[in-house]
Amino acid sequence: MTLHRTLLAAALTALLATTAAAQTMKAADVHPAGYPTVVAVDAMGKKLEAATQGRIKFQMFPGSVLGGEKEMIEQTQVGAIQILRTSLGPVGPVVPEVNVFNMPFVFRNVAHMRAVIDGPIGQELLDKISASPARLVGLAWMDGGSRSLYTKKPVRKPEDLKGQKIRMMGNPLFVDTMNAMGGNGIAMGFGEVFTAIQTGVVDGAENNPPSFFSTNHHKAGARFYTQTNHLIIPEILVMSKVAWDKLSPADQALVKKTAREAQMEQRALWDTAVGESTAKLKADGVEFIEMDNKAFFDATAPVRAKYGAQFTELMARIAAVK
Ligand code: GTR
Repeated sequence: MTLHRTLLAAALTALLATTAAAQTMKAADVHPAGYPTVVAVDAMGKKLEAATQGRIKFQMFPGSVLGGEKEMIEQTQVGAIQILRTSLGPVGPVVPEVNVFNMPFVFRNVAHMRAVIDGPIGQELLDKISASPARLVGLAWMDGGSRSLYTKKPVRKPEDLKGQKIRMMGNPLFVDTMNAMGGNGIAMGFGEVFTAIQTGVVDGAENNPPSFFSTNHHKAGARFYTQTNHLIIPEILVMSKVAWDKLSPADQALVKKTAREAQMEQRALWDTAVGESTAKLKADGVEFIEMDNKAFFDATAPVRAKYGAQFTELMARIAAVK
């Protein structure tokens, strides 16, 4: 009897141990299969499965099947999604410290942004996310290139935006940015923008070339792409704190390592995607309006002053990165 009990207890403990160690990770992205972020995170999942002999199972849910970014962030916070690739834009409302990267013209260009996210400031921000009460763990950065304005009517200067409703990501900082640039910023989920442009609910939006092209917003009527380059927002790979806490230290290290590899893999895919989508947009008849964006830089100074007041020192350090 005693022996039975002991055996039973041992079997039960072993069973519980395997159950606790086995994990299925649901990864989510608003972008469709084949998009650089999805390809890189998929590859990360394969590495995790291989390195743990299938103890960690990875399942990718691309194309917003689990909701828009705001909803997916919430699901990640509660542990319903384990790994999320999102723009940093909608993370701002839950972790206000990241808004330093969300400010208009905070980076000089994409190379500057990469130098910052690859260095100590990038790591500090990931750590701030992990230490915040948001229940998210910052794993790695991804590249979201540079965002410019696309509209139905050509825009060359802030005055041309007067009265135009422009879709922005869900973060008051972006609505303020568009208002300062001369238009009317309207916060809206990524998935609603096509119909909004088509039906005239908005007159345009803003994004990088791969997202502009993959969403077909030019086919909804936005034919002019004004090279404002007003937002260079890094994207981020986060893990749910709920899932993170269930991992052994060794698995946590493995997740961090593969996430960092995904960061570099995505970057290479990204550069190709920018070139290809730019060429395809042009071939589809989108007019790229090249102009001096200084007027937009100057117009957004009050936004940097308002939101940057709490980040003065950090912004000086960002500016000093070569
Ligand atoms: C894309 C970004 C997405 C999403 C989208 C948007 O460039 O990769 O994560 O934020 O923009 O505008 O909502």
